[in-house]
Amino acid sequence: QKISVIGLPMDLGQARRGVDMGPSAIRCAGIIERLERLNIEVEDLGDIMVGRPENANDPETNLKNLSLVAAGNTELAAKVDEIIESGSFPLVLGGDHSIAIGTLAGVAKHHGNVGVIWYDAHGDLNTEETSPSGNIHGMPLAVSMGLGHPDLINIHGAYPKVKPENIVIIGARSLDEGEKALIRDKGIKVYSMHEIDRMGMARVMEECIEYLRERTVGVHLSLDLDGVDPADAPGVGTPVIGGISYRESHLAMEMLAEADLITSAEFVEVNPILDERNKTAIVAVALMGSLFGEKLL
Ligand code: DIR
Ligand code: MN
Ligand code: MN
Ligand code: MN
Repeated sequence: QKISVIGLPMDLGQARRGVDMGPSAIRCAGIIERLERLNIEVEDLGDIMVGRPENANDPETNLKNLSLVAAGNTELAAKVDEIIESGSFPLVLGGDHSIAIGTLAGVAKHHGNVGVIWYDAHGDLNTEETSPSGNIHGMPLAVSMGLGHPDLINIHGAYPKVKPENIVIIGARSLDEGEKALIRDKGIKVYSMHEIDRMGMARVMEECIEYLRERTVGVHLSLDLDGVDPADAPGVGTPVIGGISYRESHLAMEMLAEADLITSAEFVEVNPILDERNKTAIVAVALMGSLFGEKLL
């Protein structure tokens, strides 16, 4: 198996500058070497260029930087499509979580019944109507289900990329009212912090893996570093107390590696400006190591 690493240094899907340096911080934390040490063939495709916000000329919409976010994601979708076409595993580095729109659009072209693990403190299920912030990074999962602005939902194909019943959200602890309604309405599976506390991460992952294995072909892991507790991953724009520990996250990645289920992945929202000595990128790289089969012995 070959892994193709691609960065999208996008910070226009949310309000805190600096998350565009995420791909760089993750490379500095040694992702390429870490994967090579596992005897995996790795190619680094570098970063996609993102336009400057001054040049954004958005129409009347409360979606911030819509045209530039759409442009970056359009390019990412084509790249991810190309990577899978070539038989390689796409590993996408963010950037804010709006980039999942492009990743999933590229993935969906190859896996018509794709599953998604959304590892996040948030649901990212807002639409233009329900969003309290206008930030597109709070919308990518809704967009991927086909709900949202046409300039986003039609990227790389005018069809819904993911079915609601193929989604598992893990680590949720901050949901907006519209997101809660959508989760209930669509029957999206959620393991919130409550379930993780009660069941333990091992059982949560066992159930999640079994659930997705039964109904999907190909599973995408979309890991927002704010899903991890801010004590372990402080370098994120929207930290929420009471999150998944580093140990639990590490276990979750090891269980996914054992299950041999994941066919694409992205790690997003690493913001080195808000970080402590690149701690969050280092955590991200450790989790990627585990996801790709790293073991102690
Ligand atoms: C909030 C924050 N729900 C929003 N979302 C974040 O702006 O829609 N997602 N931070 O990761
Ligand atoms: Mn997110
Ligand atoms: Mn989040
Ligand atoms: Mn380990």
